[in-house]
This record gives sequence, C-alpha cells and structure tokens, in this order.
Amino acid sequence: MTYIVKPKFHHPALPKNALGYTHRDYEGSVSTLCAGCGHDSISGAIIQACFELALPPHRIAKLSGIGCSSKTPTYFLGNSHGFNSVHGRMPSVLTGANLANRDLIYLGVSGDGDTASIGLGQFAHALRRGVNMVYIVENNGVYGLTKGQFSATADRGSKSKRGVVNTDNSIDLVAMALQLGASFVARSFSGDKTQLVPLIRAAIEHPGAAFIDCISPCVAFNNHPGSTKSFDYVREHNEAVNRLDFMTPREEITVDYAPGTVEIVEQHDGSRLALRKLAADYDPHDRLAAMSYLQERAAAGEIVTGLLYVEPEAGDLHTHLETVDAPLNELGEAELCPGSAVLAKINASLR
Ligand SMILES: Cc1ncc(C[n+]2csc(CCOP(=O)(O)OP(=O)(O)O)c2C)c(N)n1
Ligand code: SF4
Ligand SMILES: [Mg+2]
Repeated sequence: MTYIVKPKFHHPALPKNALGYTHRDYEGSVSTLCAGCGHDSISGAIIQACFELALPPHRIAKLSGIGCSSKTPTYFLGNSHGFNSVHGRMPSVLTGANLANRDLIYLGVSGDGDTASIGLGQFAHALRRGVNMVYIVENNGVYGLTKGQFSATADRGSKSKRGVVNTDNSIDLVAMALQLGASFVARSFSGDKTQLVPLIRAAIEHPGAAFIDCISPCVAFNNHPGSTKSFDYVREHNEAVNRLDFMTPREEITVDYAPGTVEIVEQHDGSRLALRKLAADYDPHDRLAAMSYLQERAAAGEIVTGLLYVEPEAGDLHTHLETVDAPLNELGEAELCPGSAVLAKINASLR
C-alpha cells in the first residue's frame, strides 16, 4: 500500500482561514515515507503556506516526477489537482498544463535525482522559458527511493553511508536557476520551517518561474557523518542571507523593524515581499552578484539560504508568447476559428 487515507473527522475548534478552511482541508493522505524524512517537513510547510494564503484548493495543480520526493504530493493538498508523471518529466507536463490553463497555481515537486540527473534538460527549459510555477526540489543528495545512490547534487568528497567517497563534481541547482533566468530563486532547509513557509508563500505569489532548492535530509541513506546533506551538517553550515517575514497583496503591510534592515519588494501584480536582511550587504536584485556570492560562500564551505534573487517585474511564458487571457477550454468557436480574413493576414505576415 502506498498511501493511507486520513479519517475525515477533525476537532470542530480547529482554526480557520479567510475561506473558512482548516489546516486539514489542505492535507493529503497519511505519509508512508520513513519517519523523520525531511520531505515530510516540506509537505507540512506547503500545507501551512497554502492555508495561510487561504488558497482555494481547486485552484492548485501539483505535479511531480518519480522518487520519494515525487510521492509527497499524495500527502498534501488532497483536494487539489494532481499529476504524478514520469521520472524527470514533471517540468514539460507542467509547462503543457500551464499553457492550456493559466488560471491554476502550478506547484512542481521534484527530487535532486528527478531534477539534476534524469530531468536536467527538462528543468533547464522550464526555467529559461519562465513558466509561472513554484518548482521545489527536495534535495537530499541521493536517490532515496532506489536505496541511496549518489545523485548529481552530492558534493564532491562527501561520503555514502557505506563510506564510499563521491569523486564527481556536484551540480548546484540554485546556481543553474540563476544562470537560466529564473525570476525567483531561493534555498532553504526542511528543518527550518520559519524560513521555508514564507519562502513558499512568496514563491506562490511570484508571477513567474520561482525555484526553491530545499535541502531535505534522507534519514535512511544520507544522514551520517561525512554527508553534506545531513541534518547536523546543514545546521552547522547554514548561512541565511535574509528572512521573509510577511507578504500578501490582500492585507496592509506594517513594518516594525529598524530602518535599513527591512526591504519591501513590490511585484507587478501588487503583491509585496518584506525582506529582513541578515547579511547587510546582500542584494537580492543583482543576478550576477548572487551568482558570485553563492560560489564564494560555497568555497568557504557554507550553504547559503534565503531569497537569493528576485526580479519583481518578471514576465512569464504567457507574457512572452502573448497568449490569450482565458484557459484554452474556455475558448469558443469564434476565438478558435476567427475566419479566413484573419488567416490571410497571418499568412501574409509570414511571407
Ligand atoms: C526512467 C526511469 N529511470 C530510473 C528510474 C528509477 N528511479 C526511481 S526514483 C529514482 C531516483 C529518485 O531520486 P530523487 O529524485 O532524488 O528522489 P528521492 O527518492 O531522493 O526523494 C530512480 C533512479 C525510474 N523510475 N524511471
Ligand atoms: S528513503 Fe530517504 S528520501 Fe525516501 S522516505 Fe526514506 S528517508 Fe525519505
Ligand atoms: Mg533525492
């Protein structure tokens, strides 16, 4: 059995959000992952973020590939649309769904094997095209589902559970996302919900390609001394550059931090991100500076977390392609067959 359904019964006094939904309305089936797996904490953070944003569950589409991480959409947002695709192919399925129906909020959940190994090309093209989505990689440095082989994000020199040293260079998905043009790039840690929940909320509200690399220790195969993706290692080497405290287009934002420590980032849809700076000289609007900061800190053995880059005025794939505003299934015959005069004009423009 791969899932266990939760009982519908819940305490009548559970807090409700603006839509009148409780936390339970955003949950899924009971998780069958290993107890303590980082992925379950990320599911919890996604549930919390959607509850806090009071999103109508039927407006969310969650898509994944194959892996323990890609199984997790079964464990959250049980009332939303879901598509568990093929290993490494989530980005193209998500791109197609997004092009067909731009009205939904797209949540792509993947693993480091699913994204950085078999799905690397798919990942790259979805980001460079600016698909409006939240793309979360639950990064544990191993293929958890197939018993702990090194993935492409495993650091060179890190050790497997049996002591084998990884001799390959690793892929830093955050560095790639920056290079590929993603307009929202963040890294977080499954063990830091205070940082992760607001990042997911901000990524959902970001009108463009939002990528979050979330270090998520695999307790079964990659949580030992010598691993650079273990709970202890990440806690010891985590360098947070900022914290997002609140952001919403619906409520007034009040800032209660000393001037100079909080930056309000306004996005073109009116949503606002409040960014509390921890590293005073860190600028999340400078793609090149973010890339070199990342490499510099990585060379010093640190794992940089927080919102590393945001382009508030970013467009998305629909903006670039100038597509119609309505989902394709809402188009009628008049829009789909505009007549021979329009066809003649298009043909003339191509001669
Ligand atoms: C085409 C294909 N190749 C290989 C596999 C075997 N396979 C299943 S999951 C997986 C790796 C999963 O690793 P990751 O994406 O990091 O997820 P995790 O289990 O670590 O969360 C592999 C290689 C597969 N299912 N399909
Ligand atoms: S094998 Fe690893 S990644 Fe998979 S459920 Fe267990 S702890 Fe999580
Ligand atoms: Mg993995």
